[in-house]
Amino acid sequence: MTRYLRAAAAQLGPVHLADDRASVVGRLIEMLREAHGAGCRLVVFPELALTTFFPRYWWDDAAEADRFFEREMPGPETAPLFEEAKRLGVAFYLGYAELSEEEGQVHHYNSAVLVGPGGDIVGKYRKVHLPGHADHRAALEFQHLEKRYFEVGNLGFPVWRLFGRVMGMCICNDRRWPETYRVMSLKGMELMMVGYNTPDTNQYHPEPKHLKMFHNHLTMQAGAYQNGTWVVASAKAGAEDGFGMIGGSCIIAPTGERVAQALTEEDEVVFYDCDLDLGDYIKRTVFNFEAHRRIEHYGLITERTGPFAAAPD
Ligand code: ING
Repeated sequence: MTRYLRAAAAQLGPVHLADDRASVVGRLIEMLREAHGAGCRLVVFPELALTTFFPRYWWDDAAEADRFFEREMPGPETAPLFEEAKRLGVAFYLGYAELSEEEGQVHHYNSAVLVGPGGDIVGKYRKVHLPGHADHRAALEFQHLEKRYFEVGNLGFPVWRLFGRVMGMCICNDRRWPETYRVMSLKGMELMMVGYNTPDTNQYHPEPKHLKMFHNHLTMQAGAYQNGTWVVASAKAGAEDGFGMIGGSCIIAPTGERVAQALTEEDEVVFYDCDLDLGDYIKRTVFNFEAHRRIEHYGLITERTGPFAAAPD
């Protein structure tokens, strides 16, 4: 069983509306080669890695957004990435907009696939936590319409075995919710892969810009430590057609420490030799779920979606 896994976060700089998939796939392949050259066996690309972050735009006809979706994975434009990964023997996580037909119904998901070193799809995840809003808000500097263009993921929070270890995936806003880490950790997750596209300003409420990066790292470092898991996180960063997104791609140890971090808002590969046994002592002691969790007191977490005024218990 693998103990040390050299993993990379492959951060993408801006992808503009005018950028075609072939040019983006070329950039992904360049970073895959760079990571392979550094000895990495796993590469994490961002959320919606193939296109610009199109949920920032409103179209009266939502079907206008379909051009940003993949109808097959791999498809003709993404096949070169799968082929190169297979040639190099590198596994990867790729975030993309998935248009799928199930029982004659068309569905739209914000998805990610985990591809093994042999170029085969090991697993798929569909984003559960869709932030933002579904209506057009003309007053906003930019929209955030994931609730308009995507359905809530219907695959739950699966985990998969890769390199003999238990891997989990999530997408962007999922990383802000402790439930994401906990469900997968209850299934034995040892390393979580996450891609994100995070605007560098809060369009809903004025807040200091530095909080975007602070909250980005805070949530993932807490999730890593509270579940004794590694986190490999990759941003799509920089200004896409003028709309800024944070970078800060990083690799986080089960101790909660950031051990590698991107310095730019461009295409940048950061990597680290992850000791997949490091989280064991945390899972055996401070966060020994079996010894310390008291589920008889946690019922509200799955019985109640939001808080409502209730008489004090
Ligand atoms: N983006 C953002 C994210 O969760 C967001 C949306 C930003 C929500 C900041 C709340 C606060 O990083 C996506 N794509 O989920």
